[in-house]
Amino acid sequence: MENQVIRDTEKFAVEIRMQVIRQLAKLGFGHAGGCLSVVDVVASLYSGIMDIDPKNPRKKERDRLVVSKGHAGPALYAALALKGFFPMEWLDTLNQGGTRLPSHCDGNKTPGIDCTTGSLGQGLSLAAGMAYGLKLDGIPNTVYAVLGDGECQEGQIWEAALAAPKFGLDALICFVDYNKVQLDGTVDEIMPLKSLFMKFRSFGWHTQQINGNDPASIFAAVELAKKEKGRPSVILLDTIKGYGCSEIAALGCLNHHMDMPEDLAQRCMAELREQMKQYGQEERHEN
Ligand SMILES: Cc1ncc(C[n+]2csc(CCOP(=O)(O)OP(=O)(O)O)c2C)c(N)n1
Repeated sequence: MENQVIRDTEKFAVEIRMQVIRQLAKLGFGHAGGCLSVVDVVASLYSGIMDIDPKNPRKKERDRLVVSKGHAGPALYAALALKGFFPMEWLDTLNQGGTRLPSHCDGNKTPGIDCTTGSLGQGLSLAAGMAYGLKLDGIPNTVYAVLGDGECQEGQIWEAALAAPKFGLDALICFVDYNKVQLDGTVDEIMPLKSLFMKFRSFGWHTQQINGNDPASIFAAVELAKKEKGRPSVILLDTIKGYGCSEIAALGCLNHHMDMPEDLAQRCMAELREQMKQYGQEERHEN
């Protein structure tokens, strides 16, 4: 992938993080850690990996994204707004009465959201069903899914993990946001997953594990996954919960759902503005 595309994606990721902080600060609280950890994969998907059209978000011949960890909605909303799916002002309405941006993804409310999620464990089945549907219709698009690692403790994930290779769903590419933390502790403390890599591989998936906070690695892994024929792919994203905002990341297991007071938001924005400087100009969408 061209260096410029990677650089633009890294910059886009910083912009998304700014808009995540903006949304949570307006509301006063939210899922900061798990939104920030998936930003780099979301930024990469919306920087050319996904075949989508902001002017026609329901086009039949399009790639689809199922963010099964639906509490990461604000990361997705930021990307969608920045890409022109809906006005930036909507970001100030997160999770308020009458909003089109509920805290968790809702495919009936928000332009560009392909699937309603929030009840963990269901997204891989939904994405597999979509990939099977596209296959039956002869539509050569890709379905992407993003799971949480804590979410992988749900049994339904493994039913889908068994079924997707059986049906040869090579149009299905699944990411796991492998940040090693869930709601109130580490995954190892609550219910160890042991080797996710070996599990998926033994179920018949093309399996990769990469630095999930690095767009260059994400682009390269998706390129490899798309070459794989006859079986689905999974990409385990080694990430840090809260990545990009050091104060939030330092909270570790306490950053799952947290208060976002104005002073913390300002310190996060200052840190993100510093990161933005290496890309040569200020962000486009300052609040
Ligand atoms: C079926 C179900 N059980 C419980 C919850 C509450 N819940 C929301 S997020 C979360 C933790 C998820 O952890 P993980 O999948 O690792 O997400 P991340 O840490 O990446 O945010 C839980 C238990 C839920 N949304 N759905």
